[in-house]
Amino acid sequence: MGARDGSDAFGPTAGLRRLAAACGAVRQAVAAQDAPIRIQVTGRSGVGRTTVAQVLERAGFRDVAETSPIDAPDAPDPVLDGDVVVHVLAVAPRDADIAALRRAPRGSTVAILGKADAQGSSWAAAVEASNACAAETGVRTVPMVGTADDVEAGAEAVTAAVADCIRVALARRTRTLLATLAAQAARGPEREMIEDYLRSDEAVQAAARSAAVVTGQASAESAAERRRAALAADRAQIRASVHDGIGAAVPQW
Ligand SMILES: Nc1nc2c(ncn2[C@@H]2O[C@H](COP(=O)(O)OP(=O)(O)OP(=O)(O)O)[C@@H](O)[C@H]2O)c(=O)[nH]1
Ligand SMILES: [Mg+2]
Repeated sequence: MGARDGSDAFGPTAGLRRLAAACGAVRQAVAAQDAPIRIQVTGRSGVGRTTVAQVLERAGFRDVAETSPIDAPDAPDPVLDGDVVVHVLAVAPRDADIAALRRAPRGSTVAILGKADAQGSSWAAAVEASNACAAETGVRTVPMVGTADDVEAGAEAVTAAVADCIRVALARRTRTLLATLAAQAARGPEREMIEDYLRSDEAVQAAARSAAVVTGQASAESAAERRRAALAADRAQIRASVHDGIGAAVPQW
């Protein structure tokens, strides 16, 4: 399989390259757009980070790096500054996982719930646990069962989720680049050249495509947020009625 980095949709295009060649002020911003997408695979020690990184590399993703473990005794947590973060969990997420996932950038982070087989639970239970993790953290979570040599289940969903994260990361980059170009045009001597580019079909289409990806991701996120809030309200109501029921059953004297 060829490299999968989403650059077909959002990589620097001919017009952008021409602009960068002609206009020194924007060269750095265009180079940032061209930089490879860095995928960090993180998680607690022994959860399966190397295994997941190998699965991603075999699927054709480039620039995949395993971080040092999170929540390791006497060691600071790794800096998660990748464009995409893949957070591996071994079935039940610990507090440190939940905290990290709650802080993680939405849309460019995915959690992988691994080792369902080793825990003796069924695939259906792993799917349910993934959904519970997603509901709790707001981060898309997919189950996977595998070893370094072989993935038994879930590899396709994992690669699809990582590809979606890359699309979101690239769309954010495009929006940053277009905003930087507009700011440069407003103050720089090469204003006309930059504005010509920003008015080009290429730039207008890139703006529309990246806005659609980022907005789509944000509205999926707010729908998930609404579901989480409804779930939390349901749970609170159940807790209150159980509490009232118990209260009512206790004789008051
Ligand atoms: N049964 C089972 N074993 C797994 C699975 N994923 C990984 N393993 C095994 O778990 C062990 C640890 O996996 P690694 O991928 O090395 O985990 P890691 O997080 O990179 O571990 P360290 O870098 O040593 O902290 C290896 O023996 C893997 O073969 C899985 O889904 N099921
Ligand atoms: Mg490892």
